[in-house]
Amino acid sequence: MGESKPPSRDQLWAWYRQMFLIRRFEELAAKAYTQRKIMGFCHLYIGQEAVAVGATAALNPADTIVGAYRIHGQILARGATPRSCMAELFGRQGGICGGIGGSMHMASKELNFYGGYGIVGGHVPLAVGAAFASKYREDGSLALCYFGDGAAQQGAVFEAMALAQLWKLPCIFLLENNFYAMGTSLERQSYLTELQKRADGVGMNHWQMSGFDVAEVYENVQKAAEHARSGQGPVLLEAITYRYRGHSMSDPAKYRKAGELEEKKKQDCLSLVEQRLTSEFGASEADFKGLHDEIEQIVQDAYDFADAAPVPDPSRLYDFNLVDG
Ligand SMILES: Cc1ncc(C[n+]2csc(CCOP(=O)(O)OP(=O)(O)O)c2C)c(N)n1
Ligand SMILES: [Mg+2]
Repeated sequence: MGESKPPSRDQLWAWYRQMFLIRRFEELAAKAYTQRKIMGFCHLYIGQEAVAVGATAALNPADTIVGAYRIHGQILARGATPRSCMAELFGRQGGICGGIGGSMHMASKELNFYGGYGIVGGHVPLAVGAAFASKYREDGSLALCYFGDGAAQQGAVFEAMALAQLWKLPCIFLLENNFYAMGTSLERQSYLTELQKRADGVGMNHWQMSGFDVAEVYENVQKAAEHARSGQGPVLLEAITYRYRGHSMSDPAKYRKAGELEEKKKQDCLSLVEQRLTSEFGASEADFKGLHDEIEQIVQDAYDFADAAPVPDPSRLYDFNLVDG
């Protein structure tokens, strides 16, 4: 594996822009939720932005990405438009799944992004299926699967990893360890808290990285991708991360230890890149303000678009049923 170069100014700005877009998109979604523009479940990605942005940047468009339900940031990082994502949240036409899926269901064939699974851990075997397809077709693509620390406790995940390793499938298991599964902290759900070591049980390569540092995520996913594509088999990559908000919009997150959130925010992914852009590349306050203003307009436009869009035609209600009638 070659030594990776430090990111350029343009690369850092592009990542910062995407992470800031996701942050503001999610904050506006939270507001829309309190305004009852968005109903039902809504799981925000705030705090974890560097994982999706760094990981996606290290992949090719032909690679498959599979996600669970904390998915808005992951599909935005893949290039979905803020309009299509916000309209999906609002349950409107123009949504990325026609407004029929909602927060937990955002998928796009064009983006090779198959997401939106509410069954914790249930999506991981599907990613292994996609990785099998990559190997079968010999097209050089791979599959990356995001899943959480809670999902890591599911039997299906272990089985999926075992098969992927046995068949040396081109798959990256990207475990986003944010230390909570709903209100249950990691040490209350798992004896083993260094979750990457789960891969030892199937003989799979594994390592850990900071999920706060977008450049570190990029570099590590690149290494994992190189490994997976070369036929050496899958990798379990554990990203240490944290979600700032509750599990979903209905969770006030009272289970955190006092001061924990403030401590984690010291490694905020946006602040880290701001510091780097400033110290290494002389970025000014005006530079940041210009970008922030631009993103503000983009997310407000997404909100306005979603708010003005019609609800899906009721005649489509049964379109996606397995059984007619
Ligand atoms: C099979 C199954 N069990 C339980 C639930 C309820 N549930 C929804 S999300 C969640 C926590 C999952 O946590 P994690 O995998 O760490 O993901 P995070 O929410 O932190 O992104 C649970 C237990 C579910 N949806 N599916
Ligand atoms: Mg979790």
